[in-house]
Amino acid sequence: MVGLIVQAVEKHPAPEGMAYTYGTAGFRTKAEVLDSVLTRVGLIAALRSRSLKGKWIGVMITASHNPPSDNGVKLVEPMGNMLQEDWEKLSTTMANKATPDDVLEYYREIAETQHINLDAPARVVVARDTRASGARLLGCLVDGLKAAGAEYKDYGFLTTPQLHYMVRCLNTEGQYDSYGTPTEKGYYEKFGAAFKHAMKGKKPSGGLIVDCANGVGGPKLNELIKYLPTKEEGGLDITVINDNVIKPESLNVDCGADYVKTNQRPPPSSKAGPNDRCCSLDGDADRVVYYFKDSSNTFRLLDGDRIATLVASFLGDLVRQAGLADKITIGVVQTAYANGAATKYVEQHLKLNVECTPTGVKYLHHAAEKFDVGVYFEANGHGTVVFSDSTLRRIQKHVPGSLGQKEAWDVLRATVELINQAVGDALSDMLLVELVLAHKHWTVNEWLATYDDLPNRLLKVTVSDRNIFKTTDAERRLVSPPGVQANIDQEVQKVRQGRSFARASGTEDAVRVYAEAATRAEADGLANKVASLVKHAGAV
Ligand code: NG1
Ligand code: ZN
Repeated sequence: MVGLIVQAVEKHPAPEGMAYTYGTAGFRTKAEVLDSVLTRVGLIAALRSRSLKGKWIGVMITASHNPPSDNGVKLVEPMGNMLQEDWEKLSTTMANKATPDDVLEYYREIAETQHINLDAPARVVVARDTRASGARLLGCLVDGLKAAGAEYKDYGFLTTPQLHYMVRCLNTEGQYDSYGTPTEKGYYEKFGAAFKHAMKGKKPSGGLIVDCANGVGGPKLNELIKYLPTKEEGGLDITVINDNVIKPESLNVDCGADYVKTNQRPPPSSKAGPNDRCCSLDGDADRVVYYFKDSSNTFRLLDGDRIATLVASFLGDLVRQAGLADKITIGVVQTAYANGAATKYVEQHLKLNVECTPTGVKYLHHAAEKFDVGVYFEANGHGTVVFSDSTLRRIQKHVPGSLGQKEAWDVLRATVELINQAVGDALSDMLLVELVLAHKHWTVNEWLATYDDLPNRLLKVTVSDRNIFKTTDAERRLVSPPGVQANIDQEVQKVRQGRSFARASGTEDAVRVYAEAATRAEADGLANKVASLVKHAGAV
């Protein structure tokens, strides 16, 4: 093994002057400087699996919504969760080891400090999105896996959530909590059947146009459609657009969830008419946002906050109608980027608990796990619903007291099956939204009418060192640089329904400023004021 590790690391030398960090989305940067990282990630994945006595660990090669020339890699824990935080640190240190000797020494050090038996089995599953650099990076990863003596399964192209699904299935195979069959067909069958069952013959109103960002979600959605009830059977009428994966340079270009959310407009390729229901996935299909143009041709976004409120209200109704209201509590988890109107709607109208966490899915997921049913979404469309084990058992064991209760209970059980509980999954989330709209007999206009978003603005400020911006209270208040928060507070006081915060981005070299207020002019004015406070504070 020693010789093999040295050989693999020699084959993929680290470029000089690079500093890699395992951030909220794993390692992500220009694809051309990632070879050495992938080989080292192969070693880390093998160690992580061995530390868990040979449980399957996932490795996904993707850079999500980033441009086609980027790529990235992230690790997946056995139940399909994001990598544990202390292993993020180990991964970062390993990625920055330059020479084969340094890598080998650190490999042994991890084994020692983590009490890992290097003779234990190591099992790793890998998949990638459709980027041109994916095949080469896969080769670099496999060299690391082989050198570490890991058994590996390559699923080829998958969406990120599909890979998470495979990992969870492989680790629960044959157990009481078996998540499903660890094949692509198994994934489509599970979610297709759950959707059909939960729909209970309800007819969706109108069709759905799905923009797949020219990413891996395109071919996977086209496959999933084969497992859904057909249009003739009263199923969904889906039109797939931007599913060109033959031209990887078109990935995320003028399309996809990030384009739509950032530019507040549909992809130029969309031929949707007024009130046509549309949604966009991101490049690896773990984010989805809905939108439409209203009768006066105004663009209307239905983002992650909207999906969370829609789903939470539906689950609340089902739990009540099934006679489970006093046994199951539902909570909604958001970040500071959630629109204030969404938070108010959940608390005051839906009367559910809301928790706010720092940005990053791992924080939201963790907070959601504390509720019986935890609905979590980032405003940008990344999220899912998690059900605790005891809640799942309570739902299963429930004896409905009437025919009405039984109806709701049936739909609730099928809805649980429809939700990818390992991770936010754009395809599963999309089916969930379609399910709720069909059950509520709602069009996009009725969904939009549930509350009015406060006008808001998100700005990016470049400073010389973003790390001096430190926050508290789920990133809503700055503790450093000193004095800046007091100035922000003063500006917030000057506008109606004002709220604003600044935090260092975890994925870009910038500080993000968010502001919302009663009117567009006040929100923009507040955002600009706070941005200049940040700029000034960052200039020292
Ligand atoms: P940063 O760059 O830390 O703000 C961004 C998104 C997050 C999340 C991560 C990727 C915003 C404001 N931030 O994080 O929600 O999606 O990228 O994991 O959208
Ligand atoms: Zn993504």
